[in-house]
Amino acid sequence: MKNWEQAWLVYQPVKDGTEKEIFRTYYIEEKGRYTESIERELAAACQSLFGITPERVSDRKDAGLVLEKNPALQTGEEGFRIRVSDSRAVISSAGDKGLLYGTFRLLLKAAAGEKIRGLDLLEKPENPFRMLNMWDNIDGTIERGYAGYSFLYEKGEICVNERTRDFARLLASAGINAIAINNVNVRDGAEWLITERHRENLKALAEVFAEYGVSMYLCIDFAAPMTIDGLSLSDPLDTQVRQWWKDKAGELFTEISNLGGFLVKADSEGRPGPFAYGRNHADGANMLAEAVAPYGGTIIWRCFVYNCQQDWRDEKTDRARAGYDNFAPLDGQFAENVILQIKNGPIDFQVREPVHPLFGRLSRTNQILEVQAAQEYTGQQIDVCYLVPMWKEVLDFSTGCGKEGDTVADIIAGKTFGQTRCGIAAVSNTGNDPNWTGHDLAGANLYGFGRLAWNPALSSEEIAREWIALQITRDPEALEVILGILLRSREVYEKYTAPLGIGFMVNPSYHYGPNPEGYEYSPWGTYHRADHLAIGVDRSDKGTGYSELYFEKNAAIYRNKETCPENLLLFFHRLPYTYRLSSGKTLIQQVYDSHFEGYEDVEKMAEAWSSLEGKIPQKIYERVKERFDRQKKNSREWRDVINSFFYRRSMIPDEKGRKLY
Ligand code: GCV
Repeated sequence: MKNWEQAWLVYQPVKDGTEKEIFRTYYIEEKGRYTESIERELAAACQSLFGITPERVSDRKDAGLVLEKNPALQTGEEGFRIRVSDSRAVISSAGDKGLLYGTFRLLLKAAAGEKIRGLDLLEKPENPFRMLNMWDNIDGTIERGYAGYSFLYEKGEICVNERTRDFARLLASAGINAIAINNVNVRDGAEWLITERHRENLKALAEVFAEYGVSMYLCIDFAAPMTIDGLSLSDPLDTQVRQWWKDKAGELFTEISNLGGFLVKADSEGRPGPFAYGRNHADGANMLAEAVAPYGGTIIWRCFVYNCQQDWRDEKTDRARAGYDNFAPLDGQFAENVILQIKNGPIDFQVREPVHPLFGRLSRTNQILEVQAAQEYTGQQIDVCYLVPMWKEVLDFSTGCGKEGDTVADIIAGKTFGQTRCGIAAVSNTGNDPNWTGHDLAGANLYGFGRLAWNPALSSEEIAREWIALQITRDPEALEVILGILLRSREVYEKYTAPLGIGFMVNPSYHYGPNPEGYEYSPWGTYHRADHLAIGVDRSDKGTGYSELYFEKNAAIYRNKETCPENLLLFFHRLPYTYRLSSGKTLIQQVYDSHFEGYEDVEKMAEAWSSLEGKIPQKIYERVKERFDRQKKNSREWRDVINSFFYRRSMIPDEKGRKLY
């Protein structure tokens, strides 16, 4: 008996489905790389959906479902075409992987209760890299994990079991095609993952992912030559170091056929990197790129590089600038098998940040957008926060870089500057909780990430509808209630946590719960500098100059407090509490109103959820209800702490006379 669930692959029985006739028999032209996975999926899905066991037939004309490779199709390796007539469905693709993705798409459509007869669909993924980053540690804990412990590691060992396969299925079914299997902070034994000690398990793990078209990446410790083999340095220009990495890459790539390459966090938050030797990040990344190049490997290098030892008294240094300042000057210097991975915003996955200014600036560098499905700063999978709307805002952002197709979505899809090694990565929100994501509704973020990575043009609503129908219910009324909750959840979370673009008012270290000055006098560079008159950081041309890192179209909007979007106002400007917003409200009143409203909205969402009792699976109902009880407490805490903080600083009462402390 499995002690985990199947998330959106639960394949809830279809009672009145006439579709099942199509699935009774299937024909696969020739055995391909993913045939076994496809057959396994068809068997499991059809059993669960329709109570039938599909039979493989050897004559095409006897089959209800036909899977065929067709090199003439313009689908590429991963795309597919699905055509369904009254009695037959044909999935075709130019590549093996397309057949796997096509099978999942057809099954999920049937599982979501969509009519599949008459379907004629041609799909190709927009982004070449659609990647998940696991922040799982080898001791079984997960950095920023909110869904239990790791299912990839236990007590220092890699685990490969039935759950691993179910995970790979989930990834492939959502269109995810790459995974970095360990925390970017490579420490406490994870440095040794690249040594022989873990080789057999690593090979077995890679093979499970390979069966589902997911290529495996390892996070490596930049100082590994020293840590593992006692070299005296890890200088990327040192011949011995370079040879060490070549040997290591040779060993790994020869033994693990499904290895994609390495993901590297260097010179960031205490991790070693090229700065120690006076080298830059191109030197570091290119050294590794050279080592993996003979095997077609890729180096993904993170741009999350900033000074986390800042003196809070220093008002000139602006952490928001760091990624740009470190990497923009290096554009064009990276090897062609290096990809820079850039967080969506310049600080760190806050509920509201502007888009990272590197997007649009790196015209000669491969790039991946990094988002965080793990809800580190967005409710820790206790509070509901559907993140797809936020990711879509980032993807839709027009950088103004002067090229046609200048949105982040265009850039990371390689359309703007013609790159092919590019795409999107998400920090995973999974763990070994039975439902994988702790909060059941957080499943929408994992599924939604994959869907959006495949097709950024899908709307947040379309994705949410699909996911609800698959994982929770196809009942139209219940579905609307859940949809309503998901679609407003991020806005609600923002209302009670992040006043006008001020982030980081959280408890230090674990990042849950309000603490307006938690990071104020710390070395982490995330200050709001509130005093009795004003709050915010002047990041305009008169301040730190951060606004000027954008192309003029956006710089002009941000540098001016009148045109700066209200939800980013205090990110870009330092303003008095009495400043009048375009609504005519004072800034302080807006803070009060939004926090009171945020809490009320949570109460309404919780009530809406209560109306679902008896209409959706009871265990999901109860688990989410328990989360809403905690979210209510949490949002009330935020409301009162933030409002009281502002009241005590400004001594300006609430116009509506509500209780402040
Ligand atoms: C993996 C933030 C998180 C860290 C994380 C880091 C990163 O600072 O709090 O836990 O480390 O981002 O993205 O590298």
